[in-house]
Amino acid sequence: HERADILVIGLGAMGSATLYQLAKRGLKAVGLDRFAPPHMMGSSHGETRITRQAVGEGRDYVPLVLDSHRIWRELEAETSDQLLNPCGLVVMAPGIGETSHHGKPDFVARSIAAARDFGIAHEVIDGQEVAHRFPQFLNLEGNEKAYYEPGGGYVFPERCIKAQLTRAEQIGAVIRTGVEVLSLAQTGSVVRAETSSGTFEAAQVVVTAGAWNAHLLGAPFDRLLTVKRQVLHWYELEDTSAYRANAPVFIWMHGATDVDYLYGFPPLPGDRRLKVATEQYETSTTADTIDRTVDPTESAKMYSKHVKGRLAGATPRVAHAAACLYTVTPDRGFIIDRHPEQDRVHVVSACSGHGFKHSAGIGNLVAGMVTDGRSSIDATPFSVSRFS
Ligand code: PYC
Repeated sequence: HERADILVIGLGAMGSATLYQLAKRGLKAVGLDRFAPPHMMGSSHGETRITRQAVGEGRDYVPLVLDSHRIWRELEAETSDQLLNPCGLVVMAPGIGETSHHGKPDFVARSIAAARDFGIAHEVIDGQEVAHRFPQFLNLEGNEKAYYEPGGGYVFPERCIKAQLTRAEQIGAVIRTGVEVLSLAQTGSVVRAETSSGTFEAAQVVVTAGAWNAHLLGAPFDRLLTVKRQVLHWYELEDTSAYRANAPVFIWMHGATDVDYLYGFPPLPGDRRLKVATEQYETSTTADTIDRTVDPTESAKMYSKHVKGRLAGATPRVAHAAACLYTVTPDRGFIIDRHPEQDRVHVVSACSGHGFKHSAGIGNLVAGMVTDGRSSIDATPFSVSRFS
Protein backbone atom coordinates (compact mmCIF):
# COMPACT_ATOMS: atom_id res chain seq x y z
CA HIS A 1 0.00 0.00 0.00
CA GLU A 2 1.20 3.48 -0.79
CA ARG A 3 0.15 6.03 1.82
CA ALA A 4 -0.44 9.76 1.53
CA ASP A 5 -1.97 12.51 3.62
CA ILE A 6 -3.98 13.46 0.59
CA LEU A 7 -4.50 11.83 -2.76
CA VAL A 8 -5.42 13.96 -5.77
CA ILE A 9 -7.00 12.00 -8.60
CA GLY A 10 -6.67 13.61 -12.03
CA LEU A 11 -3.97 16.19 -12.73
CA GLY A 12 -5.57 18.52 -15.26
CA ALA A 13 -6.50 22.14 -14.54
CA MET A 14 -8.03 21.53 -11.11
CA GLY A 15 -5.85 18.63 -9.97
CA SER A 16 -2.53 20.27 -10.80
CA ALA A 17 -3.64 23.45 -9.00
CA THR A 18 -4.84 21.49 -5.95
CA LEU A 19 -1.68 19.40 -5.74
CA TYR A 20 0.47 22.52 -5.91
CA GLN A 21 -1.49 24.29 -3.17
CA LEU A 22 -1.45 21.22 -0.92
CA ALA A 23 2.32 20.86 -1.36
CA LYS A 24 2.74 24.55 -0.52
CA ARG A 25 0.95 23.86 2.77
CA GLY A 26 3.49 21.12 3.57
CA LEU A 27 1.25 18.08 3.18
CA LYS A 28 2.34 14.75 1.81
CA ALA A 29 0.23 14.91 -1.31
CA VAL A 30 0.25 12.28 -4.04
CA GLY A 31 -1.20 13.07 -7.46
CA LEU A 32 -2.38 10.35 -9.85
CA ASP A 33 -3.27 10.60 -13.51
CA ARG A 34 -4.13 7.85 -15.96
CA PHE A 35 -2.14 9.65 -18.67
CA ALA A 36 0.89 11.98 -18.53
CA PRO A 37 -0.33 15.56 -17.97
CA PRO A 38 -0.57 17.98 -19.58
CA HIS A 39 -2.38 15.81 -22.14
CA MET A 40 -5.17 16.06 -24.69
CA MET A 41 -7.54 13.40 -23.37
CA GLY A 42 -9.68 15.50 -21.05
CA SER A 43 -10.74 19.12 -20.64
CA SER A 44 -7.51 21.04 -20.08
CA HIS A 45 -5.82 21.36 -23.45
CA GLY A 46 -5.93 23.46 -26.61
CA GLU A 47 -3.10 26.03 -26.22
CA THR A 48 -5.31 28.88 -24.97
CA ARG A 49 -8.27 29.45 -22.64
CA ILE A 50 -10.30 32.61 -22.17
CA THR A 51 -10.00 34.44 -18.90
CA ARG A 52 -12.50 37.10 -17.78
CA GLN A 53 -12.53 38.79 -14.40
CA ALA A 54 -16.12 40.07 -14.42
CA VAL A 55 -17.71 36.68 -14.68
CA GLY A 56 -21.15 36.73 -16.31
CA GLU A 57 -21.91 33.24 -14.99
CA GLY A 58 -22.23 34.77 -11.50
CA ARG A 59 -20.57 37.00 -8.94
CA ASP A 60 -19.65 34.00 -6.78
CA TYR A 61 -17.00 33.12 -9.35
CA VAL A 62 -15.21 36.46 -9.38
CA PRO A 63 -13.00 35.85 -6.29
CA LEU A 64 -11.83 32.59 -7.88
CA VAL A 65 -10.63 34.16 -11.12
CA LEU A 66 -9.02 37.07 -9.29
CA ASP A 67 -7.12 34.64 -7.08
CA SER A 68 -6.14 32.62 -10.16
CA HIS A 69 -4.62 35.67 -11.83
CA ARG A 70 -2.65 36.41 -8.66
CA ILE A 71 -1.35 32.82 -8.47
CA TRP A 72 -0.43 32.68 -12.15
CA ARG A 73 1.49 35.93 -11.83
CA GLU A 74 3.34 34.46 -8.84
CA LEU A 75 4.11 31.28 -10.79
CA GLU A 76 5.31 33.29 -13.78
CA ALA A 77 7.84 34.99 -11.52
CA GLU A 78 8.98 31.63 -10.16
CA THR A 79 9.16 29.73 -13.46
CA SER A 80 10.00 32.54 -15.96
CA ASP A 81 7.28 31.16 -18.24
CA GLN A 82 4.38 33.30 -19.46
CA LEU A 83 1.08 31.81 -18.28
CA LEU A 84 -1.36 34.68 -18.78
CA ASN A 85 -1.73 37.17 -21.62
CA PRO A 86 -4.10 40.04 -20.74
CA CYS A 87 -4.69 41.04 -24.35
CA GLY A 88 -8.24 42.21 -23.57
CA LEU A 89 -11.66 40.60 -23.90
CA VAL A 90 -14.80 41.49 -25.86
CA VAL A 91 -18.17 39.89 -25.01
CA MET A 92 -20.67 40.92 -27.63
CA ALA A 93 -24.42 40.39 -27.99
CA PRO A 94 -26.51 41.19 -31.07
CA GLY A 95 -28.60 44.34 -31.42
CA ILE A 96 -31.77 42.21 -31.48
CA GLY A 97 -31.36 41.80 -27.74
CA GLU A 98 -29.44 39.98 -25.09
CA THR A 99 -28.93 36.27 -25.51
CA SER A 100 -27.98 33.76 -22.89
CA HIS A 101 -24.56 32.21 -22.49
CA HIS A 102 -23.49 29.27 -20.32
CA GLY A 103 -27.06 28.99 -19.13
CA LYS A 104 -27.30 32.61 -17.94
CA PRO A 105 -29.57 35.19 -19.56
CA ASP A 106 -28.41 38.73 -20.36
CA PHE A 107 -24.79 37.70 -20.27
CA VAL A 108 -23.36 41.05 -21.35
CA ALA A 109 -25.45 42.91 -18.77
CA ARG A 110 -24.41 40.43 -16.09
CA SER A 111 -20.73 40.88 -16.98
CA ILE A 112 -21.11 44.67 -16.75
CA ALA A 113 -22.86 44.38 -13.37
CA ALA A 114 -20.10 42.11 -12.03
CA ALA A 115 -17.42 44.53 -13.26
CA ARG A 116 -19.15 47.42 -11.49
CA ASP A 117 -19.58 45.44 -8.26
CA PHE A 118 -15.93 44.39 -8.11
CA GLY A 119 -14.37 47.56 -9.53
CA ILE A 120 -12.96 45.76 -12.57
CA ALA A 121 -11.79 48.10 -15.33
CA HIS A 122 -14.11 47.85 -18.33
CA GLU A 123 -16.00 49.75 -21.00
CA VAL A 124 -19.42 49.29 -22.56
CA ILE A 125 -19.24 49.94 -26.28
CA ASP A 126 -21.40 49.41 -29.36
CA GLY A 127 -20.65 47.51 -32.54
CA GLN A 128 -19.42 50.60 -34.38
CA GLU A 129 -16.83 51.20 -31.71
CA VAL A 130 -15.86 47.53 -31.66
CA ALA A 131 -15.30 47.61 -35.44
CA HIS A 132 -13.30 50.83 -35.15
CA ARG A 133 -10.99 49.54 -32.44
CA PHE A 134 -10.73 45.91 -33.48
CA PRO A 135 -10.76 45.40 -37.25
CA GLN A 136 -10.62 41.64 -36.79
CA PHE A 137 -14.44 41.66 -36.43
CA LEU A 138 -16.33 41.99 -39.73
CA ASN A 139 -19.88 42.85 -40.75
CA LEU A 140 -21.08 44.16 -37.42
CA GLU A 141 -24.55 45.72 -37.44
CA GLY A 142 -23.34 48.66 -35.35
CA ASN A 143 -26.05 48.27 -32.72
CA GLU A 144 -24.40 45.39 -30.87
CA LYS A 145 -23.81 45.72 -27.16
CA ALA A 146 -20.29 44.84 -26.08
CA TYR A 147 -18.46 44.51 -22.80
CA TYR A 148 -14.74 45.24 -23.13
CA GLU A 149 -12.36 44.24 -20.33
CA PRO A 150 -8.75 45.29 -20.91
CA GLY A 151 -7.48 42.92 -18.18
CA GLY A 152 -9.19 39.88 -19.70
CA GLY A 153 -7.43 37.71 -22.22
CA TYR A 154 -6.16 34.17 -22.29
CA VAL A 155 -4.11 31.71 -20.31
CA PHE A 156 -1.89 28.95 -21.65
CA PRO A 157 -3.50 25.83 -20.10
CA GLU A 158 -0.73 23.31 -20.74
CA ARG A 159 1.87 25.72 -19.35
CA CYS A 160 -0.25 26.40 -16.24
CA ILE A 161 -0.59 22.68 -15.56
CA LYS A 162 3.09 22.05 -16.16
CA ALA A 163 4.19 24.95 -13.94
CA GLN A 164 1.97 23.82 -11.05
CA LEU A 165 3.03 20.17 -11.32
CA THR A 166 6.70 21.11 -11.57
CA ARG A 167 6.52 23.39 -8.56
CA ALA A 168 4.42 20.85 -6.62
CA GLU A 169 7.07 18.18 -7.16
CA GLN A 170 9.88 20.57 -6.27
CA ILE A 171 8.28 21.25 -2.91
CA GLY A 172 7.49 17.66 -2.00
CA ALA A 173 4.46 16.34 -3.88
CA VAL A 174 4.64 12.92 -5.52
CA ILE A 175 3.26 12.54 -9.05
CA ARG A 176 2.38 9.14 -10.44
CA THR A 177 1.38 9.07 -14.12
CA GLY A 178 -0.09 6.19 -16.13
CA VAL A 179 -2.10 5.16 -13.06
CA GLU A 180 -5.79 4.46 -13.58
CA VAL A 181 -8.01 4.59 -10.50
CA LEU A 182 -10.42 1.67 -10.65
CA SER A 183 -12.44 2.29 -7.49
CA LEU A 184 -12.59 4.51 -4.46
CA ALA A 185 -14.06 3.71 -1.04
CA GLN A 186 -13.98 5.29 2.40
CA THR A 187 -13.91 3.03 5.45
CA GLY A 188 -13.90 4.94 8.70
CA SER A 189 -11.16 7.53 8.47
CA VAL A 190 -9.30 5.99 5.54
CA VAL A 191 -10.00 6.32 1.84
CA ARG A 192 -8.69 3.54 -0.31
CA ALA A 193 -8.12 3.83 -4.06
CA GLU A 194 -7.66 0.61 -6.01
CA THR A 195 -5.61 1.43 -9.08
CA SER A 196 -3.87 -0.20 -12.01
CA SER A 197 -0.67 0.19 -9.93
CA GLY A 198 -1.90 -1.18 -6.63
CA THR A 199 -3.68 0.26 -3.61
CA PHE A 200 -3.28 3.84 -2.35
CA GLU A 201 -4.55 4.91 1.06
CA ALA A 202 -5.05 8.43 2.27
CA ALA A 203 -6.74 10.39 5.02
CA GLN A 204 -8.49 12.49 2.36
CA VAL A 205 -8.97 12.32 -1.37
CA VAL A 206 -9.64 15.10 -3.85
CA VAL A 207 -11.28 13.89 -7.05
CA THR A 208 -10.45 16.20 -9.93
CA ALA A 209 -10.99 13.71 -12.70
CA GLY A 210 -13.33 15.84 -14.85
CA ALA A 211 -15.14 13.64 -17.34
CA TRP A 212 -14.17 10.54 -15.33
CA ASN A 213 -15.69 11.93 -12.10
CA ALA A 214 -19.17 10.43 -12.42
CA HIS A 215 -17.81 6.95 -12.93
CA LEU A 216 -15.48 7.21 -9.92
CA LEU A 217 -17.91 8.89 -7.56
CA GLY A 218 -21.15 7.01 -8.22
CA ALA A 219 -24.46 8.41 -6.94
CA PRO A 220 -25.57 11.20 -7.07
CA PHE A 221 -22.86 12.31 -9.52
CA ASP A 222 -23.68 9.70 -12.15
CA ARG A 223 -27.16 11.29 -12.29
CA LEU A 224 -26.01 14.93 -12.16
CA LEU A 225 -23.06 15.04 -14.53
CA THR A 226 -23.15 14.77 -18.29
CA VAL A 227 -20.18 14.89 -20.63
CA LYS A 228 -20.38 16.92 -23.84
CA ARG A 229 -17.96 16.66 -26.73
CA GLN A 230 -16.79 20.05 -27.99
CA VAL A 231 -14.50 20.81 -30.93
CA LEU A 232 -11.72 23.39 -31.17
CA HIS A 233 -10.79 24.55 -34.67
CA TRP A 234 -7.68 26.34 -35.92
CA TYR A 235 -8.05 27.97 -39.36
CA GLU A 236 -5.22 29.30 -41.46
CA LEU A 237 -5.08 33.09 -41.72
CA GLU A 238 -4.16 34.49 -45.11
CA ASP A 239 -3.66 37.94 -43.62
CA THR A 240 -2.90 38.74 -39.98
CA SER A 241 -2.87 42.54 -40.30
CA ALA A 242 -6.26 42.98 -38.56
CA TYR A 243 -4.90 41.30 -35.44
CA ARG A 244 -2.96 44.13 -33.89
CA ALA A 245 -1.03 43.99 -30.65
CA ASN A 246 -4.20 44.64 -28.65
CA ALA A 247 -6.40 42.15 -30.54
CA PRO A 248 -8.70 40.74 -27.85
CA VAL A 249 -10.18 37.32 -27.18
CA PHE A 250 -13.89 37.31 -27.80
CA ILE A 251 -17.26 35.75 -27.09
CA TRP A 252 -19.54 36.77 -29.93
CA MET A 253 -23.24 36.01 -29.69
CA HIS A 254 -24.59 36.69 -33.13
CA GLY A 255 -28.05 35.14 -33.05
CA ALA A 256 -31.04 34.50 -30.86
CA THR A 257 -30.07 31.26 -29.15
CA ASP A 258 -27.13 30.32 -26.99
CA VAL A 259 -25.60 28.14 -29.69
CA ASP A 260 -25.58 30.99 -32.23
CA TYR A 261 -22.21 32.08 -31.08
CA LEU A 262 -18.50 31.61 -31.40
CA TYR A 263 -15.56 32.41 -29.20
CA GLY A 264 -11.98 32.79 -30.21
CA PHE A 265 -8.46 34.04 -29.75
CA PRO A 266 -6.09 36.28 -31.68
CA PRO A 267 -3.25 34.39 -33.37
CA LEU A 268 -0.39 33.61 -31.00
CA PRO A 269 2.73 35.72 -31.60
CA GLY A 270 4.41 34.55 -34.81
CA ASP A 271 1.51 32.19 -35.62
CA ARG A 272 -0.83 32.36 -38.62
CA ARG A 273 -3.68 30.32 -37.20
CA LEU A 274 -6.94 31.48 -35.69
CA LYS A 275 -8.43 29.32 -32.95
CA VAL A 276 -12.23 29.43 -32.61
CA ALA A 277 -15.01 27.23 -31.28
CA THR A 278 -18.68 27.11 -30.51
CA GLU A 279 -20.44 24.79 -28.05
CA GLN A 280 -23.11 22.12 -28.11
CA TYR A 281 -25.16 20.76 -25.23
CA GLU A 282 -27.47 18.37 -27.09
CA THR A 283 -25.37 15.25 -27.45
CA SER A 284 -23.70 13.51 -24.54
CA THR A 285 -20.75 11.16 -24.56
CA THR A 286 -18.37 9.61 -22.05
CA ALA A 287 -14.65 10.01 -21.48
CA ASP A 288 -14.07 6.43 -22.56
CA THR A 289 -16.28 6.31 -25.66
CA ILE A 290 -15.79 9.81 -27.14
CA ASP A 291 -14.46 10.06 -30.68
CA ARG A 292 -11.41 12.31 -30.27
CA THR A 293 -10.75 12.60 -33.98
CA VAL A 294 -12.40 15.57 -35.69
CA ASP A 295 -13.95 14.97 -39.07
CA PRO A 296 -13.11 17.69 -41.64
CA THR A 297 -16.85 18.20 -42.22
CA GLU A 298 -17.15 19.43 -38.61
CA SER A 299 -14.63 22.20 -39.28
CA ALA A 300 -16.27 23.01 -42.62
CA LYS A 301 -19.65 23.40 -40.91
CA MET A 302 -18.15 25.57 -38.16
CA TYR A 303 -16.54 27.79 -40.79
CA SER A 304 -19.66 28.35 -42.84
CA LYS A 305 -22.01 28.81 -39.88
CA HIS A 306 -19.87 30.99 -37.60
CA VAL A 307 -16.52 32.11 -39.03
CA LYS A 308 -17.12 33.08 -42.65
CA GLY A 309 -17.66 36.81 -43.05
CA ARG A 310 -17.05 37.47 -39.34
CA LEU A 311 -13.32 37.21 -38.79
CA ALA A 312 -10.77 39.05 -40.93
CA GLY A 313 -8.24 36.95 -42.84
CA ALA A 314 -9.71 33.58 -41.87
CA THR A 315 -9.66 30.95 -44.60
CA PRO A 316 -11.59 27.66 -44.52
CA ARG A 317 -8.28 25.79 -44.51
CA VAL A 318 -8.05 23.80 -41.29
CA ALA A 319 -4.63 23.89 -39.68
CA HIS A 320 -5.63 21.79 -36.67
CA ALA A 321 -8.69 20.59 -34.76
CA ALA A 322 -9.16 18.86 -31.43
CA ALA A 323 -11.99 17.42 -29.38
CA CYS A 324 -12.39 18.51 -25.77
CA LEU A 325 -14.75 17.40 -23.00
CA TYR A 326 -17.08 19.48 -20.87
CA THR A 327 -18.40 17.93 -17.66
CA VAL A 328 -21.70 19.71 -17.19
CA THR A 329 -24.00 20.08 -14.17
CA PRO A 330 -27.78 20.65 -14.49
CA ASP A 331 -27.46 24.41 -13.85
CA ARG A 332 -24.11 24.69 -15.68
CA GLY A 333 -22.38 25.82 -12.50
CA PHE A 334 -19.54 24.14 -10.61
CA ILE A 335 -19.42 21.46 -7.96
CA ILE A 336 -16.80 21.96 -5.23
CA ASP A 337 -17.92 20.00 -2.20
CA ARG A 338 -17.53 16.89 -0.08
CA HIS A 339 -19.11 13.69 -1.32
CA PRO A 340 -22.50 13.52 0.46
CA GLU A 341 -21.84 9.95 1.63
CA GLN A 342 -18.04 9.94 2.06
CA ASP A 343 -16.91 12.98 4.01
CA ARG A 344 -13.22 12.44 3.27
CA VAL A 345 -13.77 12.51 -0.47
CA HIS A 346 -13.80 15.99 -1.99
CA VAL A 347 -15.40 16.50 -5.37
CA VAL A 348 -13.86 19.22 -7.46
CA SER A 349 -14.60 20.15 -11.03
CA ALA A 350 -17.52 19.44 -13.19
CA CYS A 351 -16.90 22.97 -14.35
CA SER A 352 -19.41 22.96 -17.19
CA GLY A 353 -17.03 24.43 -19.77
CA HIS A 354 -16.01 27.63 -17.99
CA GLY A 355 -13.57 26.40 -15.38
CA PHE A 356 -10.01 26.92 -16.52
CA LYS A 357 -9.80 30.63 -15.66
CA HIS A 358 -10.78 29.72 -12.07
CA SER A 359 -8.58 26.67 -11.68
CA ALA A 360 -5.62 28.11 -9.76
CA GLY A 361 -8.00 29.80 -7.31
CA ILE A 362 -10.02 26.59 -6.98
CA GLY A 363 -6.83 24.70 -6.08
CA ASN A 364 -6.18 27.26 -3.35
CA LEU A 365 -9.77 27.10 -2.11
CA VAL A 366 -9.79 23.29 -2.00
CA ALA A 367 -6.41 23.07 -0.27
CA GLY A 368 -7.76 25.45 2.39
CA MET A 369 -10.94 23.41 2.83
CA VAL A 370 -9.05 20.14 3.07
CA THR A 371 -6.39 21.32 5.50
CA ASP A 372 -8.19 23.87 7.75
CA GLY A 373 -11.80 23.11 6.89
CA ARG A 374 -12.20 26.68 5.67
CA SER A 375 -11.15 29.10 2.99
CA SER A 376 -11.38 32.82 2.40
CA ILE A 377 -13.57 32.17 -0.66
CA ASP A 378 -17.11 30.95 -0.10
CA ALA A 379 -17.73 27.54 -1.70
CA THR A 380 -21.40 27.17 -0.70
CA PRO A 381 -22.67 28.32 -4.14
CA PHE A 382 -20.89 25.25 -5.57
CA SER A 383 -22.39 22.69 -3.19
CA VAL A 384 -23.92 19.49 -4.45
CA SER A 385 -26.93 19.86 -2.14
CA ARG A 386 -28.36 22.59 -4.38
CA PHE A 387 -29.51 19.82 -6.72
CA SER A 388 -31.34 17.79 -4.07
O1 PYC B 1 -15.12 30.54 -20.09
O2 PYC B 1 -15.04 32.23 -21.46
C1 PYC B 1 -15.23 31.04 -21.22
C2 PYC B 1 -15.61 30.15 -22.31
C3 PYC B 1 -16.02 30.49 -23.54
C4 PYC B 1 -16.29 29.32 -24.18
C5 PYC B 1 -16.03 28.31 -23.37
N1 PYC B 1 -15.63 28.82 -22.21
